[in-house]
Amino acid sequence: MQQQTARIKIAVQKSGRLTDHSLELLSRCGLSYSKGRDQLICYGENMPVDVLLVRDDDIPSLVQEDICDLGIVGLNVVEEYRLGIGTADASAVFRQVSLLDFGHCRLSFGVPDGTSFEGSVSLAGKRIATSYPRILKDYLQREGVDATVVEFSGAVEIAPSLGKADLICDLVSSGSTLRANQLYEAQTILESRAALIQTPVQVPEEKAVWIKRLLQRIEGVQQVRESKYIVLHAPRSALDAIRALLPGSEAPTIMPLDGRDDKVALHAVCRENVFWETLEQLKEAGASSILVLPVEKMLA
Ligand code: PRT
Ligand code: ZN
Repeated sequence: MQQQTARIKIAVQKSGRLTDHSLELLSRCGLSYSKGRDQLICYGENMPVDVLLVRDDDIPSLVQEDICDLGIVGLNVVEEYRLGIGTADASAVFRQVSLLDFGHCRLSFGVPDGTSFEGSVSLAGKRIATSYPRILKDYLQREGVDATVVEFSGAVEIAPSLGKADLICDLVSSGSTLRANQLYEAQTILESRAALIQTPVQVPEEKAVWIKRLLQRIEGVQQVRESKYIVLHAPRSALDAIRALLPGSEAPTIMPLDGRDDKVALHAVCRENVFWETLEQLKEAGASSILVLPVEKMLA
């Protein structure tokens, strides 16, 4: 029973756009799990971490009410929830919000093709369909615009053709859904991506240790995705020029080369992707034997 209370619960979307990315992130943090019979809980086998599979809209309240210690959810859902609570400060609702590198989208106005849009003036007196009424109302209030918000729980993009709204305010990623419904993206009011949120409630020490470890690993996984390990030979005289070309790298390691006083080996971790153009520039600056290797794990 003692062991039971010390387990960390992390809420993840059950079935949707964030599900695979969220579970893959946890797997890359070293978590292996078995699914419960009800398919709603994944029990961590090698860490005291269990994953609750729920609708994304339920994740903010599960975390805020300390039923789950952590949650992975879109910033759009976090913001809609936060505005419902009526607290201006996100940290008062969730202990920590860190951004993840998936689930990118934006909440934008979608306007029927052939209709002009000139910012807030074009919204005045209009009916706007959305699934994010609080974010939209907050935006309209800040802009001082008087418009009618029409709530839709899904398929917002068909509202104008049904005659239920003049324009929409919906999530967009590729934009193809807007185009398929003869709408165009006129203006973005919120940039969103998946975020990790943590309960505002103080957790017991034995849990805190594992939460800290998990957060560190999540950060490590995120950094590793773009990071590369670069190895090259360089004339000593060209070192400054070569260093300046390495994308997102901190102090590289410089090592002597056997029997060569004029040349050194340079090893560096680049926290950004290394493209062919960079390799060509490094070569032009005098580098040779250039290797770019993927980074498997990283702990800052
Ligand atoms: O069942 P549950 O409530 O858990 O899921 P859901 O249906 O509410 O959410 P889901 O799975 O659709 O999305 C989960 C999260 O993914 C969202 O809250 C966003 O944070 C993020 N996300 C990223 C998106 C999109 N991209 C996206 N494109 N959520 C929705 N869309 C919609 C968009 O509204 C449009 O209708 O996908 C459609 C296609 O978009 P285009 O522009 O690529 O055509
Ligand atoms: Zn949802």
